[in-house]
Amino acid sequence: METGMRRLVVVSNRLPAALSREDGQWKVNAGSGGLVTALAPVLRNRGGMWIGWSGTSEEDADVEGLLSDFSAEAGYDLRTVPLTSDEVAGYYFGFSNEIIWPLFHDLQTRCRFEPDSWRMYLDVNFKFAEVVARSTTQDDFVWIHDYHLMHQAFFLKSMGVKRRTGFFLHIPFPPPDIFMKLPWRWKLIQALTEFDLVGFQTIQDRRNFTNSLHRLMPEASVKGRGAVVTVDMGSHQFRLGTFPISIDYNQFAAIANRPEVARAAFDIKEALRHRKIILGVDRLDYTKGIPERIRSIQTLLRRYPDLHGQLNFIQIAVPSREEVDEYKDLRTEIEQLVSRVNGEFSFPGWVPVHYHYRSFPPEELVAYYCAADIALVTPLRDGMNLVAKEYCACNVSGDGVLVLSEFAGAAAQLQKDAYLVNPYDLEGVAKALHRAFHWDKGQRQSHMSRLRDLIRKNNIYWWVDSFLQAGIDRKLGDFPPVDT
Ligand code: GDG
Repeated sequence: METGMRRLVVVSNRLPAALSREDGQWKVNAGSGGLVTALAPVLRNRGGMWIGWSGTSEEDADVEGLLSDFSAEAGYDLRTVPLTSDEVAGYYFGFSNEIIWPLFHDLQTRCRFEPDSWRMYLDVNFKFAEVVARSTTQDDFVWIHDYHLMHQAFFLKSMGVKRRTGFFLHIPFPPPDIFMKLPWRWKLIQALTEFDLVGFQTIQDRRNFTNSLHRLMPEASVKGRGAVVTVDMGSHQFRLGTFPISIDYNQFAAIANRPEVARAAFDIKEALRHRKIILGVDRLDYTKGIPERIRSIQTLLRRYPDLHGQLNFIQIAVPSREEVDEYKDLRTEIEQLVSRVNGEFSFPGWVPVHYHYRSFPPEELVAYYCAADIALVTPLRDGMNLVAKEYCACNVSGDGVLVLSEFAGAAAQLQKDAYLVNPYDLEGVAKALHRAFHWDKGQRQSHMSRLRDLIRKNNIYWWVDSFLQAGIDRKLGDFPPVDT
C-alpha cells in the first residue's frame, strides 16, 4: 500500500446485502441505496471492507457462506456482526428507534427512555467495536454511519485500539433543550467527541451539537470557520464538519431518460386523464408528516373548489418498521384520512387521493417522479430527504415544482428554488400548492434548472469526496483500481 493511502472500512447497522428467506431458501439481496452506489466502487477499487449486521438472527442461516459469495462478486470484504433477537430488540428497536430516532427529530413525547435499551445499545456497540478492532489495522480509515453506532470510537479507544475514525450522522441533531432530555446525554456526547471527524447534514445540526457540547463539556472550544472546524477538548482534538448527503444524479437522470420509463410516465398521466399530479414518496414514518400532508390536500380542496377534478394527489408509502405498534397505528390513521378525503370530494370519474402502501421497483418510482407536476415533500423533520433531490434529478421535462418542508435538511441547500412550507401549517401548504399551480412555465423552468444544476454538482460522489477529504485528505479519484 502506498504511504498515506488508507483502506476504507465502512461500518453501518446493516450490511449492503440483506439475508432473507424465500420459500425456505436463504437469499442475499444486494442493497441499492445511494450510499452503497457511491461507496461500492471505492471499496472495490481499494479492496475495502463493509462491517454490519446481516439482517437475520436465525441460527440456521449460513451467513458467512452466503456473504462470501456476495463479497467475491462485489469485490470487497464483508464482515458480519451476529446479533441475537434480544440484542436487536434492545439496541435497534429500543434504543435506536424508540429513543434516538424520535428525540433527534424533536418528537420527544414519543421517546421511551428505557434503561435496559441503553444497556443493550452499549453491549451491541461493544460487540461491533470488537469486530472492527479484529478486522482492521492502524492504516485503515474507519467510516461509521449513523445513530445506531455512536459509541464506536469510544469503545475502540477503551480497548486500546488506535484507529482513524469518521462518523456521519444521517438524521438531524436536536437543539440543546431537547438533547438535554436524554438521560444518558453526557455519556453520548462524550462518546461522539472520541471520533477524529464527526459529520452532520447541515450547519444547523452542527450548531445544535456544539451548543449541547458547550453545555455538557464546558472545556470544549471550537476553533476555525467554514465547512470543517476543530474542537479542542484539552486532552485531545477532533473535527466537526457539514456534509449534505446527495444522490447519484446521473444515474437517476439516465433512468428518467429511458424510453420505457418515459412511456410508463405517460401511461400514469394518461390513466389520470392528464390532470395535474402532486406526488408524495416516503417510508411510512411519523417524521415524514404524511397525515399532515393529506390534511393539507383536504384544506386545498376545501378552499379552492375550482381545483376539484383538476388534480390528483399520489402518496407512495413504503412499509417500514411494520412490527412496531406505533407504525401500525400510523398506517391506520393514514388509511382513514385517505378514505375521508376521497369520501368528501370524489365524483364519478375522479378520486382525488391515490394511496400506494408498497415499495416500487426503481424504474417505476422514477416514472412517478417524471409524471409528477409537483413533488410535495413535507417531513416534520428530516436529516436531508433524498426524495426531494431524486425528484429534481428525474424531472427531465424541467418544469416541475418542488414544494419542500423548511424542516428537511435539504431546505438549507435548496431554499432559493424550492417552494418552502411549514408542514404544520395546513393552510400555508394549501396556499403554496394553489400558487404553484399558477406559476408560469418560464418560472417553473428557471427554478427547476437551478435545482438540477445544484444537485448535479453536489452529488453523492461530491459528498463522499468532501468527507474523505476532511477525514484523510483523500478524494475518490485518489483510489486507483487495485490492479492498475
Ligand atoms: C435517512 C434520513 C437522509 C422510497 N420509496 C421507494 C424508494 N424509496 C427510497 C427513495 C429514497 C429513500 O427511499 C428515502 O430516503 P430519505 O432521504 O427520504 O429518507 P430515510 O429513509 O429516512 O433516510 C434522511 C437519508 O438517511 C440519507 O442520509 O436523507 O433524512 O432520515 O432514496 O428513493 N425506493 C424504491 N421504491 C420505492 O417505492 N426503489
